[in-house]
Amino acid sequence: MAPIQAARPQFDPTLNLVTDHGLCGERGLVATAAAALAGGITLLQYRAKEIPIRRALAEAIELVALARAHGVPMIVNDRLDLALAAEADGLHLGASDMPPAVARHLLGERRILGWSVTCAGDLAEVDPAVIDYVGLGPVFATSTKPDAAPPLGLDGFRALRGEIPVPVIGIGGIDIDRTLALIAAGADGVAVISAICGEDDPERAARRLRQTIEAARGER
Ligand code: 3NM
Repeated sequence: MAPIQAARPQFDPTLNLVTDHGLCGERGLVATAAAALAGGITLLQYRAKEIPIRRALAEAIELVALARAHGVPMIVNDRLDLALAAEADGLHLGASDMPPAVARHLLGERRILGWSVTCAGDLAEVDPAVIDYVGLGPVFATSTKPDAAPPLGLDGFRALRGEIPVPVIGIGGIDIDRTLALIAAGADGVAVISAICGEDDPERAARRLRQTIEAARGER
């Protein structure tokens, strides 16, 4: 008899804001995330690599409450302890983090687990029984993540996307002008930092990105 699979949380991969303290500047990260939620992001990822745990925990708890008020999942980048302590909706990991099966065991079945794929070598760990979505990139060159892998380009993105049996969110150097091509190349959604955090009006930026993605889907 096949093992009974617990139902995984449903989520909308359309527009994922990944946070960056530096790029949010004086407006602040929480206010930027609030504006982006008002503008229509569908996933929020709290990325706080160098932030001390107590500050990160306070921010993460605030973000979980804000995101929940919009019906949007809040996912923590890298830090499983933080995701659990803040009662976040999920965790996003990559090849330098713990194996996804171990993270899934610790997270339980009800939280979302995202996995970064930067090249064909990362595909081996994409098990749809364990991972809910893949962040695939960088698609284009990005100055936001200095240690990012070489850009895949749209052709590289399309080729790897075809090998991935879960929803795929493109990341890396994505702005409104590049969104159409990325959706045409098979992305289920896009993830951005600077195209929202680096804008003067993050709510408007999020709204325009969401509208553009939805229009691009109509043309696919
Ligand atoms: N991860 P921007 S690229 C956080 O390829 C991150 O896995 C990437 O920032 C990956 O939208 C990236 O400003 C930075 O280019 C994305």
